Amino acid sequence: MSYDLTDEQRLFRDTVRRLAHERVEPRAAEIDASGAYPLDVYQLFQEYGLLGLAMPEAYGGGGADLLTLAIAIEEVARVCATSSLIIAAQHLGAMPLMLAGTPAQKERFLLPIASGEHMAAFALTEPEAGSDAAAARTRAEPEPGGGYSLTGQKVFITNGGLADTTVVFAATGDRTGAAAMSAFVVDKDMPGFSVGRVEKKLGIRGSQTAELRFDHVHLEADRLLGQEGDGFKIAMRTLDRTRLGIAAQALGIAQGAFDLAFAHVRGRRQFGRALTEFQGLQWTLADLALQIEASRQLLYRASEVVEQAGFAIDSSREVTRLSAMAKLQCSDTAMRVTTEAVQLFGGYGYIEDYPVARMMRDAKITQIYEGTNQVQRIVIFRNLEADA
Ligand code: COS
Repeated sequence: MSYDLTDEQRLFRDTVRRLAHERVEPRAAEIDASGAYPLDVYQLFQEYGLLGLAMPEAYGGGGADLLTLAIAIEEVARVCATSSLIIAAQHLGAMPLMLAGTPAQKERFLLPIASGEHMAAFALTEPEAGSDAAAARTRAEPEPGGGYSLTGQKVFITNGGLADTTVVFAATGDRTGAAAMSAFVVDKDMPGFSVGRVEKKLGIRGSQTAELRFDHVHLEADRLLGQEGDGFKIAMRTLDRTRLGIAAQALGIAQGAFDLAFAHVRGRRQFGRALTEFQGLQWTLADLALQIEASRQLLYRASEVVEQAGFAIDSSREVTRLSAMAKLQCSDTAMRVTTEAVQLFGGYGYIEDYPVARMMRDAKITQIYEGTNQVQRIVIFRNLEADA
């Protein structure tokens, strides 16, 4: 196994870097300031095939591997974290379908997601079920005429209220907890489905995060993914793969902030000397560069290992462990690097005229969503043993 980039991946990285620089970076400050969802960026990514990048070619996706997806997210996040989330969230919403959908379900639901015609979302979290995802109370009751009636509430849903297709996790049957959970595909315009509060956030402000409400939403039986009771495992296996996307987003934010801080320190003089001549600042920059490089190595290796594992029903311990490690390491690096970058900019770092303040705000969510970093430690600990 090698996690060196292939020539094709390098070329792809350079293409996405240029696209991000030319088309996304000029929009980044405005997206943050307005908090409006950047539909133009969604359409740009659709045009360039980034929305379905790592979805199967058979269903209109790009067929790329997880490392290539990580590179795309990283490159966009260097200039705009909100925009990078457009790609990551589309893959998050699609992943349960990729893992557990029948060919007919993939044809019907995944195909329009891969092309970008439909926006996707993943609805697991509830007010009383955040880190403890198995405590979800949303229920899908069987209906006499067949199918299910879905009732409950989800919160903090990325793309909530915008997504055409949402995978919703709900309890079915007599069991409780993880064993009860099932996964359903829900359409935006279904009677009984409504959008509640749209959150105002510290960062990633152009991404829409909303509460979703389900009041006896009728679902045909063919909207169930896998079997009843498979939902929790589908959710966990999804996160095993998509946490790499959040790691990539975090890494990109870190790299973007580092590049700006390094350029600033190089160009500024104080006390009659270039800032780069102060050893304290040299050491800070060296430490940050080290953290970024170490994070990238872990993410790229994790991406290779998770990719190689394919869509196996039970993730190996190594897959689960490495993806949690990559997410934890890259997000902590993002927070540290962006905080230091603000410091290296001094007063300029604290005003919104410079991107590093936004990057610091954006970085924080990467330590929280798709499982807090405390949850990542639980996951790492539980999967410390080597695979048999
Ligand atoms: N892949 C496949 N199956 C998995 C799995 C994985 N990565 N992780 C757990 N499972 C299985 C277990 O093997 C177990 O199956 P059996 O009952 O057949 O043995 C089942 O799922 C329940 O697992 P577990 O007992 O570990 O469940 P917990 O309730 O203890 O879950 C954590 C613990 C904290 C890991 C889980 O709730 C979690 O990841 N929470 C964070 C959720 C999250 O990321 N939310 C963000 C929302 S998306 S933005």
